[in-house]
Amino acid sequence: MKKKIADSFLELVQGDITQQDTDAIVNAANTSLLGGGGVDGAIHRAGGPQILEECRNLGGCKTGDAKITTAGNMKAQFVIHTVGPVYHGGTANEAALLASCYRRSLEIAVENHVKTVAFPSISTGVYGYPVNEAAPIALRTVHSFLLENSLITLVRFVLFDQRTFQAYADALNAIDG
Ligand code: AR6
Repeated sequence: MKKKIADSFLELVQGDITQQDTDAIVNAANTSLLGGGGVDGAIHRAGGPQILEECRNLGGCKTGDAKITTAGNMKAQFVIHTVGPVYHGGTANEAALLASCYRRSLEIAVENHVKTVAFPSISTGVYGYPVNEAAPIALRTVHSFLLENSLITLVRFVLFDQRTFQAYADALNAIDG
């Protein structure tokens, strides 16, 4: 599923983010940036120990912010590590923090001349964010960024399972028709 937004594309695929050939892939990390399970574990396994070496020098990352490393053995050139909010029911500023993850990741992409970016579904695994709430926030944030910035040519959401893919497909259809 692919949608043209100004001069860029927003695309949804079901798959594994570690296999993407975009300039950068985004990692759903934690504040330590020192690895974990889920997509974070998969990225460190696929990229090799170099990523963790670089992460050790970054001093962690705040929730809602993002930091960049190279991508080791993966096809992508960079990994942008962002830290999503843990879901506490929706009243702990989770929506703003989740939107900030996508915005900050794209700002850092632009600063590093990255033109194509792949995102996973941040916070909807271990961090418990309901995917039906997270998907519209993710897509609306990326959509507004692409309307205002022409340097990014492609944002691809790489959704791991069918249920997550469907939630994003429904949310994308609801954006502008
Ligand atoms: N490619 C794409 N998506 C994936 C992959 C993959 N290879 N593997 C899992 N997913 P999660 P969070 C999906 O838990 O909720 C880590 O321990 C997964 O199915 O990876 O932000 C960190 O260190 C789900 O849809 O991230 C943090 O401690 C989505 O990625 C914590 O988990 C996000 O699930 C972050 O939790």
